[in-house]
Amino acid sequence: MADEIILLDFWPSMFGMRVRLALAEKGLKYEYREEDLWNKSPLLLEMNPVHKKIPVLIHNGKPICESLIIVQYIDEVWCDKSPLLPSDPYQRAQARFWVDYIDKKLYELGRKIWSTKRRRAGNSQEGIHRVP
Ligand SMILES: N[C@@H](CCC(=O)N[C@@H](CS)C(=O)NCC(=O)O)C(=O)O
Repeated sequence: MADEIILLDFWPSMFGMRVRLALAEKGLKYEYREEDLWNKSPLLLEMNPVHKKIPVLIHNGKPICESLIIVQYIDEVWCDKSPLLPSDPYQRAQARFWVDYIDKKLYELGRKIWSTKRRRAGNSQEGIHRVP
């Protein structure tokens, strides 16, 4: 029987993007479900009762939460397809270093964009989407 893979996500999320990239690398088909983070679905609350955040991967009915844990899970379950990290420990450490570097840069950039948007909107919620 084919695997059922559902991703609960929110399109601008870099955490969600991380999972989408891993799924794409593995060439896996999945059902994408966009969440409204200001009105979370009962499914999200049920699948991630601890943090109530996206992304959540639901694999054959079982939830996996936290983007890095999801990526590791994907790599372990579909280990026969495009490994996400090199097999050599040193090369793996190098790859992880750059992943961490890019993550930190993206996070900083995201914060700057949102704080600029907020400042321009005069700190009101009008004209901008609230940051979840
Ligand atoms: N550490 C989590 C962070 C996930 C996260 O912060 N998700 C945000 C969207 S980018 C969220 O769901 N926010 C909703 C909330 O905080 O209520 C991960 O890596 O998956």
